Amino acid sequence: MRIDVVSLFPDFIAQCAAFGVTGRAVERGLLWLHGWNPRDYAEGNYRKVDDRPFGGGPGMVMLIDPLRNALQAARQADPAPSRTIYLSPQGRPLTQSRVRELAGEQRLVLLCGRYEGIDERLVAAEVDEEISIGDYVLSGGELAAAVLVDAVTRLQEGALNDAESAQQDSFGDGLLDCPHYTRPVEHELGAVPEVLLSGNHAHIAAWRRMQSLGRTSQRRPDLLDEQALSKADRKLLEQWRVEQG
Ligand code: 4HQ
Repeated sequence: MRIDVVSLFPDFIAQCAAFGVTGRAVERGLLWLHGWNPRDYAEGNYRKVDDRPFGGGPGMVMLIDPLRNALQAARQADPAPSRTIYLSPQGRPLTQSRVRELAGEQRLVLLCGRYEGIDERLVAAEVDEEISIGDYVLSGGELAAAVLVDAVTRLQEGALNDAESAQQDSFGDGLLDCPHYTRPVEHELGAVPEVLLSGNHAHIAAWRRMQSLGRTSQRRPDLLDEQALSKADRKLLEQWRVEQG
């Protein structure tokens, strides 16, 4: 997958992707990241990329033309069609199901804003989709772009080792992950749940499912439609509630 990032700090995203799973994906040729700096496409001695907002108020707004020229250069660098995504709190919240869809694209172009954001006319003319990574304010779109790059990269075929399998992650089935334990079995902080040592894979799977259901209902009821659960899942959730007391 090829991802072009238009940003005043293109190195920042490259650095974010330089380690671990994403770093390995770059080495394996599964991810091709390229940064485009709108300042390189700005005119004049000062290479101005922003200006004061019409209507007054604090902060600056990114100019249309440097961004538009950088976008054009990014798109022309590869003939494959590209979706242009602007990272902003006004976008649709990013979900794992949208991540899965985007991971299937051949290429993405990510647009990162600084300051108060970018001129709305550029958003209207050039952006296919606006995405938010959450209801809080960052000082620029770069961290949000890095989040999206990470989430789609780990879903590329061959990006994860067997031990890092994406199959059992949180949200794989719309639920939160179950708790995990490793050695030692007995510790000052407590013991590992018996069932995990039983070797009974059906029991273990049922226990994990029960934990996922219970934690989701407790911590993120917004993710759980209890009416839509299977009979088996409803029983597991009931059992989890009983065990919680
Ligand atoms: N920003 N999800 C403001 C974000 C953000 C978010 C990026 C700050 C855009 C102009 N982006 N700039 N939350 O807070 O994506």
